[in-house]
Amino acid sequence: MAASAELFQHAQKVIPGGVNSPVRAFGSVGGTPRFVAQAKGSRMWDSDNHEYIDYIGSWGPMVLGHAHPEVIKAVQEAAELGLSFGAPTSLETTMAELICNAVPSIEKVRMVSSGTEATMSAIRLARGFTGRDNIVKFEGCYHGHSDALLVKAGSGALTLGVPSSPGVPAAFTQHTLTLPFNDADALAELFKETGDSLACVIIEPIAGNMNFVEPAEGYLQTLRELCTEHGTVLIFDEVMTGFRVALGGVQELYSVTPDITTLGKVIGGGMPVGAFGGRTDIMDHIAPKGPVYQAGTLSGNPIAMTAGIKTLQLLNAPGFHEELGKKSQALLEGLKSAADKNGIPLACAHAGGMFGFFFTDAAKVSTLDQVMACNTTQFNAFFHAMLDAGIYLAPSSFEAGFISIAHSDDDIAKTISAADKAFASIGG
Ligand code: HOZ
Repeated sequence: MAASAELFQHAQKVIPGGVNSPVRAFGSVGGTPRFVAQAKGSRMWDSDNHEYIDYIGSWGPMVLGHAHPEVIKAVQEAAELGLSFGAPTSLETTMAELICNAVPSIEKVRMVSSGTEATMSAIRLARGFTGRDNIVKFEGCYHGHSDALLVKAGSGALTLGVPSSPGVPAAFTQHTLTLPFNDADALAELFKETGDSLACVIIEPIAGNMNFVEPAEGYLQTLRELCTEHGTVLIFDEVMTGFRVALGGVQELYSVTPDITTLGKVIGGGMPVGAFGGRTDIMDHIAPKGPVYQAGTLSGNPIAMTAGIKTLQLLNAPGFHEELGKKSQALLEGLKSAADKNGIPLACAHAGGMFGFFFTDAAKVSTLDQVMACNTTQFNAFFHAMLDAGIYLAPSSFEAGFISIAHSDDDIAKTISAADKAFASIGG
């Protein structure tokens, strides 16, 4: 038996489903998840020593490629000084300055240990700041697994078909209102009815947990205007897109300024990190400066800060995101022409180092309904043909793809050539 299969079997005896995060179990595509032994640059090796060109990049953080030598060296040196202090360090201020400089809407920032914590805390802050209870989220957007946000959620919740999870008491979600993503009329209608009761709207400004869905033209601007008009806090969840689609995230690309931004993934350089930050007058409501409570023993952990700081310093290099964007563009153009050649309808989208592709006749996918209507049978067959050819894509048609600065022209050419064969094998 192959090592991954054996390891998966063993894991299932002691870990629910054999994994510590559901999408990793290959539930929607079938087959055996690859147990990873090692990764370097654009490549990853499983426990059977199969080599893959990796387009997950730990679901976003590895924007420099895996095990970047400067990040590893910095982490090794930091580890020598101690792993955790539960007391402030200057590293946290350095990290905060790097974030505030790159994302102008963030005037102050609080570090936490995961994206889930970041969004959960941002919601509490928005409620504490406004004195209102109701919040709005969008169908298919995923903001981690806290109770109030696990309603019509994307990512693994969509993959498993439980977008609203059992175990979340109805009372905990009675203040969570949901809207379809990219429907400006529904948005205007809700604000008209109940705008003054809304503490906040939280949105993935590019949705990365129902594949990769960009906002319709003017949608984020409309959202900004409505929130301003009604005194509602606008939260951009840039846990996935932050420092990846552009240095300043989606808000830089679309020139829309949120009140609070949540971050994660890239800012930890591969270590467990999240953050939420925004306007000073809002952020100063957080304890100990203000009354809204939020805390964490491992928040601002020195090793995590070191990995994140080094990563952010390296991606501040001039032209970094332009180069990353060119790589995505070359990859997606190649995939699209290989699909066209083989008579497979495919729609593609990308921004900076993040991308999506859809098995659909539609020229562009903008809504969750369109995502749900895509051909998952073709996706699953394509996924496995690519995996067999050494190309590691997200094991679900509801997830985005990630490319790093370490992906070479040769990696991209190999991926396109494998896709050509995969499209041919799944038939038009
Ligand atoms: N929820 C993540 C994708 N959007 C997957 C996380 C993981 O399995 O590591």
